Amino acid sequence: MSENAKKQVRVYHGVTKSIFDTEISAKREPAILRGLDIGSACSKWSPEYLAQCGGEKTVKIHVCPTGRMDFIHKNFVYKTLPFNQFVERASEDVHGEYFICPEEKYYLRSIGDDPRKDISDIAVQFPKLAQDIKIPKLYPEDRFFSSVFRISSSNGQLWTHYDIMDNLLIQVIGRKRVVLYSPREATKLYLNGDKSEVLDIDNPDLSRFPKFTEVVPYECFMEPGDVLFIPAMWFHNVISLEFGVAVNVFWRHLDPCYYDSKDTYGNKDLVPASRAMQIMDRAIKALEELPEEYRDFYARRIVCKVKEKCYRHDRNSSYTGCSINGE
Ligand SMILES: O=C(O)CCC(=O)C(=O)O
Repeated sequence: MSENAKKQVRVYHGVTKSIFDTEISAKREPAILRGLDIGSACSKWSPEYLAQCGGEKTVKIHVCPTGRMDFIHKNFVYKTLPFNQFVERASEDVHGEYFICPEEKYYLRSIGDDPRKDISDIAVQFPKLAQDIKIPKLYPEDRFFSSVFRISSSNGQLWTHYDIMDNLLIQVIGRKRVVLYSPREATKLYLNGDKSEVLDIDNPDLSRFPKFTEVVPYECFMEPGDVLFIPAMWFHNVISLEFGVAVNVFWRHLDPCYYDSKDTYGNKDLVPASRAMQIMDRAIKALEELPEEYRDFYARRIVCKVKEKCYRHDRNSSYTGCSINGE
């Protein structure tokens, strides 16, 4: 997987808001919060109960012939099903009725009723089920952004990606393995937008992804009732070891002015960041006008300047000064 030893995500018991603020959120590292009161969902949400209380509301789902979903090369299709039928199929291993093949896998990431305007909020889209779950009060209420159903077939694997908001992932049914990587590993994860190209994180193709061996993975196994704190920008890869039901809650932990007001999904880069990316694209276009020798020289100078001005220069940083070679 990696030449560096795996780190275990730290587990905290009896977390209060004050402990969360001072000892957990402030550290900006993932943490498992165990033993929080998340309501009666863990004892109630059998597939039959979910189907009955969730009803026939249509949901858009990912259907994939294998467990490992690949967003970049799209090895899955989007389909719609009534929620109750979806739950029934996601909870069984082999299907009588199917779209692609009898062993196909299902994954739901719930969205708003009109995804162009509405955020995902289970209290709005699934009011009956929402009554069974208590969202831990660890953030001010006005920082709530969305609550999202994550329902997966056994062995479903969600690609490595980052989100721009703080996240409390509440595991309700089933065990799940989550592998996380620090935002500082971004240059070794072969990113395509917010997603990593490395799908098989346990046996990566090192001829394509040689730097992946240098990343330090953080790993945890979530049990029903666990809440995983995923700080904004921490990459995460999720494997549902069993039929899994979770609700994740995104929080705007920064001042609202940073967030794109048209982002109903919660994954658009912060406004100044996307402006910087656009400017960088323009800078690259301008460099492309130069003869190669000059382009290379100015590209290295720009990289140096960005590192010098924008990297965090503390003792945990891998930044070791900038030579003209830019390495
Ligand atoms: O639990 C899952 O299936 C995925 C969770 C996730 O990606 C998230 O909460 O952002």
